[in-house]
Amino acid sequence: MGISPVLWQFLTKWLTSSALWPREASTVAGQADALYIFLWLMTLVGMALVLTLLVVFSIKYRKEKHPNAIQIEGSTLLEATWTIIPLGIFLFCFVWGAWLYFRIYNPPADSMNIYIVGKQWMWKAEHPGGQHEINALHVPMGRNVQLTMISQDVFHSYSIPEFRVKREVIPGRYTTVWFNATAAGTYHLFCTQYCGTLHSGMVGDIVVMTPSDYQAWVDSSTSGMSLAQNGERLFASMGCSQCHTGDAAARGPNLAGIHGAKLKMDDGSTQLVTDGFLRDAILNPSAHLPAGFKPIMPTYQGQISEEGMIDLVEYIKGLKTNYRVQQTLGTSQSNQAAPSASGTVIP
Ligand code: HEC
Ligand SMILES: [Cu+2]
Repeated sequence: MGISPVLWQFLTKWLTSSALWPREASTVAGQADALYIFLWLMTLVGMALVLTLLVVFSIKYRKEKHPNAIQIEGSTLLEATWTIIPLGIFLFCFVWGAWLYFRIYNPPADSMNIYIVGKQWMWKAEHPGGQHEINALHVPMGRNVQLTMISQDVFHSYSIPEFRVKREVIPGRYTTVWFNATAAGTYHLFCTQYCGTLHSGMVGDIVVMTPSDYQAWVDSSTSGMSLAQNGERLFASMGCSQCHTGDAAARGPNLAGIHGAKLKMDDGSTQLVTDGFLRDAILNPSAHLPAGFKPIMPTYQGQISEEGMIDLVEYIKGLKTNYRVQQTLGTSQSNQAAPSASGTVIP
């Protein structure tokens, strides 16, 4: 009924090719749009109601019909009705919005993780396999992809309109967002937080590929070293391995298996070890004192770039057993002899 298919096609085509209604290219896009359309319809209904009553009352109570003003007392029933019905609608929107918010900002456990570093004025992406890209992000279609993001300078915001996904990228703290892209293609990436002179140039391409194309891209773009392998190198060269040897007698705690575990702290509290916790513990060790250790770890504030921090975090995340640390110890010794032979051992 109503709109003809041709007109409808024209309309949706015009809308999706304009900035008004970008394509829906992720699993949450349709859900975000549904909420948005609902809010929009509610607004229209409210507006229509108010305008209609305005016109009807102006005619019904015009001067010729009612030359003398009369006092009309209020009606409790009427007032209760127009309070309770909108309240119900607003609460409904709140619950719907909160549900969607938690869905969009809590990455599923099976997500693959990619790191994003924002800086004036570019987006750097770091894949676990060591692939780096600037102002671009290659992702596979149909997989849950989590972005762990941080800024190297000021506030930025990572926004992919076609995925209906956007998250602040701030200095000093990891933030995350996730999506599952539903259609191969190239989509816009924007910085949506004014971040200085060239803010408008802080844009890029999100390239969604079929899983096999993505695999081919991963294989062809590898730099030879994974993030964890870079981290292993840093761990040795920055002297971390001198204290974190993995022995019970070592000066620093054993880092194997701590990511995702609950750590007993010196003040009696317990802390979940996340990417963010690891980063903070390296930059500000005295504020993250585990039970049974003395605050002897030096701070590395200002000595490690955000990319270096990501490498270290990936390395520590991947430490499932002491075996790897022992390898690193071996690496740090052979490093001194021949830096080029920093053998990267894959367990
Ligand atoms: C002088 C010895 C020493 C060095 C060098 C050192 N650490 Fe530590 N580290 C410690 C001690 C002791 C603790 C526990 C007390 C604290 O947090 O201050 C610790 C805690 C940590 C923690 C928190 C985990 C936990 O169980 O509390 C991480 C992560 C960590 N170190 C990583 C590193 C990294 C990465 C480096 C190198 C960039 C490094 N450490 C260098 C001694 C050291
Ligand atoms: Cu920016």
